[in-house]
Amino acid sequence: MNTATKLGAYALGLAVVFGGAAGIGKVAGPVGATADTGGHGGHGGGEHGGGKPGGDTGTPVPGGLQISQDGYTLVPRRTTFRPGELTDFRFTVNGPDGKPVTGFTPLHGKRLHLIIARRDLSGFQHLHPAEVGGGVWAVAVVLPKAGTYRFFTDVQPEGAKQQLTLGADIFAGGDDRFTPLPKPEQVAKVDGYEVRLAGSLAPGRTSKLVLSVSKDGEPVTDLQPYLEAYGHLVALRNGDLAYLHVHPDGEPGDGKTKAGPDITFYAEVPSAGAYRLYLDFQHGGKVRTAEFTVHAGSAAQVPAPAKEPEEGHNHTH
Ligand SMILES: [Cu+2]
Repeated sequence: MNTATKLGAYALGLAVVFGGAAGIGKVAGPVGATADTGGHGGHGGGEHGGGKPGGDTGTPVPGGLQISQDGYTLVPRRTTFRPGELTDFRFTVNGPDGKPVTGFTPLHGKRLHLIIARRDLSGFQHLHPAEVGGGVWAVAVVLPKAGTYRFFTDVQPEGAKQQLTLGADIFAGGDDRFTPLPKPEQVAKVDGYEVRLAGSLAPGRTSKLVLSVSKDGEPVTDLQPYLEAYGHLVALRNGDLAYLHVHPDGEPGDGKTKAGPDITFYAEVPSAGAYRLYLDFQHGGKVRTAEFTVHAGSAAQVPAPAKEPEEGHNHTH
């Protein structure tokens, strides 16, 4: 009933991954704490590595902004594409020893997830490359339009402290006119499906988002699990493509999570601003992506999740 209470109650058990670094205050030195040279030498280093969980020194860096983190580096074999051409894209994730990592802990049934978005947040793709030996990953990719793209890998190398989202820029030459970010809309249409978004994003707080899938005006109640969930939500921040991978509340087969039409997510975004949300869901044996623009920090943009329709209940507790 009371949304605020509910959010509070859920906030503890959250599995929201903002680059997997939540609560670990590292790397992100406060911008104000400058003085690179001279003066107080020797700080910095001590702050790294320790990574006190829950430490509140500095803001954790969102995922996807770094090509290298904790000694692990995303190494693309190519950084240029020709737009519209099917291209064999190969890459490695190199470990602290400089060699390609071969041991990965699966995340949602896959050892590596590759997410692609054009820098203007268009052209989203979620792919699963195959390991072709020696830690080399390969996947056939088409970058449909010219422009700069961000390639993200979601991985948990064996031995790494945490899940990592490493990101690199990849370039497709030619006419790179950008696509303006679409306006916020409650409803996204994809391939005959309609997905309705309820909820809003509040910076620095856990927010509930409910995505409801329908087809031909009928609620879809037989969503199929895709990578161990009824939906996967990626959020990218407009401006720098900070990466947020959110998972739904409940899992297929847990005895309480329904196969639609509603998929509920709990997400926390680190700042106000515009985000593009990409929902992957599976129905009829096919995975589709519904996309939304959401402004965090202005609740007026998207209505709150449906509670009681009547406005008359002003109970005090
Ligand atoms: Cu994936």
